[in-house]
Amino acid sequence: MLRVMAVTLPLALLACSADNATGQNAGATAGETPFKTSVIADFESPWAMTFLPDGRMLITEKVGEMILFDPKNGTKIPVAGIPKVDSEGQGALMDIVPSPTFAQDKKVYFSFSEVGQGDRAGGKGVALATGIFDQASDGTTKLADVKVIFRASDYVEGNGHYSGRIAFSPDGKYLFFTNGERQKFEPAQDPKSTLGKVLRLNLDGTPAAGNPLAAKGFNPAVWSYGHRNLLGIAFDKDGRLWEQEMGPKGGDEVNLIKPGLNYGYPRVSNGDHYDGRDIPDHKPGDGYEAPKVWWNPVISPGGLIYYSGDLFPQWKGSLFIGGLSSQSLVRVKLDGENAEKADQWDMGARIREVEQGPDGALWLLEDGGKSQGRLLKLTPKA
Ligand SMILES: [Ca+2]
Ligand SMILES: [Ca+2]
Repeated sequence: MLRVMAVTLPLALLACSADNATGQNAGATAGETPFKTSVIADFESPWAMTFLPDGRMLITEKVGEMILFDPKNGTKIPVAGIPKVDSEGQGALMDIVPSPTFAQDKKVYFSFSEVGQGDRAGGKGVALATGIFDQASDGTTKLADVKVIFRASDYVEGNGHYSGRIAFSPDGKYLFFTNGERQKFEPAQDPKSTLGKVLRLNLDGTPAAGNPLAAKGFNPAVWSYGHRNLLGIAFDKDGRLWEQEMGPKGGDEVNLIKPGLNYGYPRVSNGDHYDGRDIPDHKPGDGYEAPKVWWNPVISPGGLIYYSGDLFPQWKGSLFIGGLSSQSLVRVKLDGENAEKADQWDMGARIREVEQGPDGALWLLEDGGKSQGRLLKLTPKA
């Protein structure tokens, strides 16, 4: 049975290393966390979560399992029907998001990394799939009618930078899907490749009509390009699309995604390659879209949400980011098209995923491996 317990997490402050070279403050917050942290459950190596309309949650595990979790009573039910996942390296069963039409058709969208078959043999890549959430009267649960509706191109060797995040446009007509550059650098600038791109697809996985670069010979799915490892996308209340990505050393970013723009990687970045090679910084007029916010030292951004809840009214309209290497929860304040660092709270664990609950609570998933993989719920202090 579930035990909900309040825990005191380390209140140690992150070093407030103002980085004047980049003109951006690290934005660390002095004092203890302004929220209460409750441990709700413990998973192995969770990757993503989402709330269903009835308040239950679907949670993905890196190794390739999906779990139906009920936060009211702590029940965990395995979801059958998940395709074979290749979880080596950064591979995983990745994102899970209900369809905009879930209330009618129980459809979910999910992403995962896989070993290529047929003409993709010899490579690996990220796939996007749908399934119908189906719970029998005895409680057993599966995804029925699972279909892969999109695969990245090309599949390549290696186990890194799959990305694989999913978001729906506010009108529910389009699906935005992120494809990382697979640690291969140049594909992010290759017009024919979907790697290092934000993609805009129809709900059936085909490229959306009117994508901004199709007429210029790009892969017809491409919405924006020049990205590295895109581990979060979210729409704000005005329909702007925000994206975060793990940049190179000293170059983690939050970007405002606009159609057809080139965000620069690997030609320009405010960070530099991990092997020490320089990458020219963003400069006005260089033809590349600069990030709205960047971090040096890096935070290693995992999940991203746009917060629209009422439980933390002072944070309404902010982005929340899970920090992996920074073991933190990061808040970015938005003002129209502008963004600035606001808070960075030490969570004492690698934070892989952030979600907003039905009542506006903030929910976090710790990463597995070096961290415990717990599900945390943040609520205001009394
Ligand atoms: Ca999520
Ligand atoms: Ca640079």
